[in-house]
Amino acid sequence: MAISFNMPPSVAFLAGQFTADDIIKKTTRCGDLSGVFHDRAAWQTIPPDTPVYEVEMLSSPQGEGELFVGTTHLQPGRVGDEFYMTRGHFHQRREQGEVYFGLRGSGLLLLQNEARKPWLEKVFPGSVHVIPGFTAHRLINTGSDVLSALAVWPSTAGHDYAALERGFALRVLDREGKIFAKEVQNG
Ligand code: PAN
Ligand code: ZN
Repeated sequence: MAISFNMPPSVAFLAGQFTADDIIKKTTRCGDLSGVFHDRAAWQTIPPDTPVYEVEMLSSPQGEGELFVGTTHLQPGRVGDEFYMTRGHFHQRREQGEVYFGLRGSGLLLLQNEARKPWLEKVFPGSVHVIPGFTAHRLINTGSDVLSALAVWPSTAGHDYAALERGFALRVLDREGKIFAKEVQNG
């Protein structure tokens, strides 16, 4: 039998870009993030078509035991005094975790359990983040370059955004050039 040496997809670790036959891309723009940033007036001054983050994903089989692989590229920027961030979510299948790997840029991973207890991990090239089940997660770009992070998660996890309608219990703000994390009651 002739054994072939198959070429798998690849990722350029410094930039997080995939090379593969089939890549799915989704851009989230400022206008899509209504209610996410605390300063609504500042959010309204930004053109709604301004890209905030792009997710590129390998096209993978879906089903129990299958895995998704995707990179998030989060632009640097702020809405008022708040750094650009992803919407953030729990997984619909709450018990399912995820692993993030920092590839470029610098930022924070905001995590929060179901009792609204938040914590932060620094994201940098080479950082590894094991996100447990039952834990909401959001990337925040506190640097001046694009923040890229590679993620691997179960294809059956699903995204539950509605459970965070009150927002996360921490906001990460730029206070005169310093990164400041502020605890909040209601998003
Ligand atoms: C990531 C996120 C990605 C975008 O792939 O989906 O960073 O963030 P939002 O989904 O919160 O907009 C992931 O955590 N997948 O499960
Ligand atoms: Zn996730």
